[in-house]
Amino acid sequence: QPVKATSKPPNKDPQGKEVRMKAEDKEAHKAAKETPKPTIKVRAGKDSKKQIMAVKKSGVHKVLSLDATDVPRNARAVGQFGVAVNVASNENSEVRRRWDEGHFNVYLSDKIPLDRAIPDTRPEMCAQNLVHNDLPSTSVIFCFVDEVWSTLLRSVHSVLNRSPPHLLTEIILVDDFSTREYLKEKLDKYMSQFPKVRIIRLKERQGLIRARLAGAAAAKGEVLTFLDSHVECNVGWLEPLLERVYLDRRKVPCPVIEVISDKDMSYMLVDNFQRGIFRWPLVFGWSALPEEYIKKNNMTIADPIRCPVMAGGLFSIDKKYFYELGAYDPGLDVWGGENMEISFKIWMCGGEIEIIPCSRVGHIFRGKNPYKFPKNRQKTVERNLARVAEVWLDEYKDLFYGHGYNHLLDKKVVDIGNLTEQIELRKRLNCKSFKWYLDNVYPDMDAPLAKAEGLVLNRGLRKCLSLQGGSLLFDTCDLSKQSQHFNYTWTKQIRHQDQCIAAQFNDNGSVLQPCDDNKPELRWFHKSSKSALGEHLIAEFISHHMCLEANPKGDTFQLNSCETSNLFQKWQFTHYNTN
Ligand code: LR7
Ligand code: MN
Repeated sequence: QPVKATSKPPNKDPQGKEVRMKAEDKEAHKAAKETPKPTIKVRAGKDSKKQIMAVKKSGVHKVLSLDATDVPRNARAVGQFGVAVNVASNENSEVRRRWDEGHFNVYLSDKIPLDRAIPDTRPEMCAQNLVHNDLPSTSVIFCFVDEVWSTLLRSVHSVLNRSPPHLLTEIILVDDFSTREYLKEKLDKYMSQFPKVRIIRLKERQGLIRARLAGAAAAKGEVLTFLDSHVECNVGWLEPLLERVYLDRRKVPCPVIEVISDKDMSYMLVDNFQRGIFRWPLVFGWSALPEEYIKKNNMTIADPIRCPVMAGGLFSIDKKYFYELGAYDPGLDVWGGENMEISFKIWMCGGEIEIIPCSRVGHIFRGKNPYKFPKNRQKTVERNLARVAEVWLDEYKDLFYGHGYNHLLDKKVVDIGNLTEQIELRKRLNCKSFKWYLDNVYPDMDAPLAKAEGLVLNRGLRKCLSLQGGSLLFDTCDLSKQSQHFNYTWTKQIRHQDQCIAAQFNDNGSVLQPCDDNKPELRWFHKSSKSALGEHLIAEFISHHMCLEANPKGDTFQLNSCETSNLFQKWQFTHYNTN
């Protein structure tokens, strides 16, 4: 059900936007390189006075819009300036034939220059932004498996052409055990033209998470910058990212991710004020900042945007900080979930994730992953997510399981691996709770801890469940009595503190058992709706046809075959959470 391909941010076509060319940047670039290192360097944290000091002490310059493709070699080439290309109809069969090589228009990509120009989509005011002369330099890490030749090279060229050389330590290509021939000697030979490019080849398929770890381990730069292998970095993309890390090493900046069309390869700009969020069960998505928030904070379209979670593929992080955070959980396989893991970890353990509107990178969004998953894709992703939920979500992990992943609770069926090290790490770093994260980082997220709550009315008896002296009885409904308060949890338990109603009655007739997520006999199907079986409590474990029923005398319970109209089988909670 929930595991989908990554979602595109809302986007529009920038056609007609003029491509800016900046001659003055060459001068500025010289200045940035030549300005001597400051004697006092103030690495400011949250204190804005200190930040201003830092600006004064170390010297600043306008962002270099260095772009070796400003005046493209071939202005008439296909796809030049990021315009949409419509392939002639007699070529459509070729387009279709080659589509699956990358799950985008590979045929067209191969025709577009590897160093094409794209529209400079930054907000106007970015041109005035200042960055420090002594920014840290970065290793750019691309992990890939069987990436299409032209997109891989276009990604590399966009970094080489649009990054100030003194800020680019190296480009590391991590080949995650690709099978395609052209990615071997041919790639080595091509990249040997560029002294800054290094290739690391993994001896077996590791998945993107462990591939990134391999890239990070080899990196020599002070900052790590991760990118997907089918991107185009836009003009001036790097400095605004490094500036954030410079101001505070616990800031983790992401560029705005723009859309390169998988069909016509056009470069499309995205809506302003978009931030990365998640919905249950940990599904990544985009959402505009709330209007009141923008007003209250007096935000312009060029200001950094605090992000509850990052998309995952494109960000810079101080290398030492990355390791202090324990990098990624190396138990995550192939693809998926690592963006949630690193996002929760960063926020809960003292850092911040931001989208920087003055830094923009295009990415080809594909409908499907073009490579094979060593095991089943769905199972891989859900296992990764369960690891993240178990380590980081505290009591909120029920919301994850309850939105489509209840089957993962059966530990006998799904092995999510050992989590001891991850749990230890969270303790050692003294990280805050998930509740803190929700309250402080993502307050507009709806995260009720139960599906339904309050009194549980039996419609036939017109009385409510009540837990007294260790047994379950009926009583006149009274909201003020704690003994009558129950939760219908996301994991389908009917719960009062640590006691749950079981579909398997004890010898002494007791309906109660200590709650335990692993016990199927504690799970009930319940729906408040006008549908045939609405409001019934159906024992999932025994059979979907057995319902909890109150004895009309109001003293015992039984399990009986479900009957649509039997009011003694109908149970109603005071409050239902729709999320
Ligand atoms: O086994 C693998 N080994 C790899 O090296 C699988 C993938 N990879 C490489 C792959 O070649 C690519 O360069 O890893 C990179 C990311 O894989 P994609 O492009 O198939 O991922 P995606 O763009 O569909 O997915 C997004 O979510 C992923 C979750 O694990 C990663 O975090 C991706 O980096 C991430 N991409 C982005 O954030 C770009 C914007 C997408 C959005 C929203
Ligand atoms: Mn991608």
